[in-house]
Amino acid sequence: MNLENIKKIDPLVADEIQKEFERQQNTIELIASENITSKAVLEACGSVLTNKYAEGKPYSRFYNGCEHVDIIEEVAQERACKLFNMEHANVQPHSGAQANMAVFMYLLKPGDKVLGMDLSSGGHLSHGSPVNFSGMYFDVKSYGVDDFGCIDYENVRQMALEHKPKLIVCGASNYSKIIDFKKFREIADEVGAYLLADIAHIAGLVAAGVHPSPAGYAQFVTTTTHKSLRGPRGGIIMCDMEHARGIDKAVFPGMQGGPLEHIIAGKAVALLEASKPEFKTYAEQILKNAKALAQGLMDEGMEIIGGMTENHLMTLDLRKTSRTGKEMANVLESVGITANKNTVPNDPQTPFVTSGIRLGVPAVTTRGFKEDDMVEVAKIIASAVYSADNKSGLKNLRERSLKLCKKYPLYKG
Ligand code: DSN
Repeated sequence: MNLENIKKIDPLVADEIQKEFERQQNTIELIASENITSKAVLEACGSVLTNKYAEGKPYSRFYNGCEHVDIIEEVAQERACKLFNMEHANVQPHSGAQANMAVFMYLLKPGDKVLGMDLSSGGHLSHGSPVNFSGMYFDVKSYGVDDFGCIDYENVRQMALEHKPKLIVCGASNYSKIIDFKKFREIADEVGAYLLADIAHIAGLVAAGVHPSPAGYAQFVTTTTHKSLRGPRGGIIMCDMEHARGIDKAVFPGMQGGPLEHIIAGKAVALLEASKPEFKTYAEQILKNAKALAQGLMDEGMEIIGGMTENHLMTLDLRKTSRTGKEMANVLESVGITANKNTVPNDPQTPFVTSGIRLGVPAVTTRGFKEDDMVEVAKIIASAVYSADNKSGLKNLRERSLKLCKKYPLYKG
């Protein structure tokens, strides 16, 4: 990593970047929404494009000098459409939440009805949480999951029939099963609602064809680019052509000013990478690794919400142990594994404490971890749960996790 110039001007920031690199290098990253982007994406994001203002759309800007960013943004749009089989893409949203916000802004008036997945059941803040714009300004009803952690589609249908939402949101931040976009569209059609599929978590799997696509079912598809898609931190909205103008206007001038053209360049590079055969192999390995981790944990006597995962993540259910999610997230960090506490269905603990730990494998799969390594990770996690109070036991687990990290260095070559 070249930090030569930062070191001269700002040693504090340079030092913390270096330490963060070392933290990532020496930690098993199981936060399901994180990944390790390529050097090519990092270069794009750290380029001179950060200097450029480019309000507007490619070839129709409010500033001059956009001939190069026009080409980059246009190619990013084209690559997103091709990869996800959608008619139009706006690659300017700074995040997934803002992508969702733009769809809400385009489709809805304050007070309109929305049906989305409950945050504590695995949905996202921007799908109607009362503490978020989506829940503050719209009349949101939330569906959850059953005791097995699965969406009950008949329950969603009944809620849609009862509340007649204008928009149904599907997609989740913590859901380990395949999402049935066809079923959601049938429900939406039955009540005359639009369907928004937020595929932020599974975008890489959808791009690689290892998870069904919402194309042809959802009129609006939003995603982040930094999770399983492995690009820079940001968002994208895709939609049918008839909504293109309205969505573009909702993003700018509706919600954002100047687009981050350096990040858009990173998105373009990541979208190209995701169209390659190697990326399909990567996505297939994500599924294999997630299954190996879930099976390994269950073999160690741990419980997983909904049993075997069908995608890149799972939630460890700690209710039958004496541990909470908060406690275990800290214990895992002490043994070199980063993961986040998460609520489980009908959680007896508060959302700040929780009874679950969400585990995801996109980042370790990027590093090169294979099924055997995931079994070792499962053993380390289970031992940490069983012996969280045993200091020397934890020290030994830290050594085991470090051994795995050394086997698969970041940004090698
Ligand atoms: N914070 C993200 C996650 O961890 O899933 C969602 O935006």
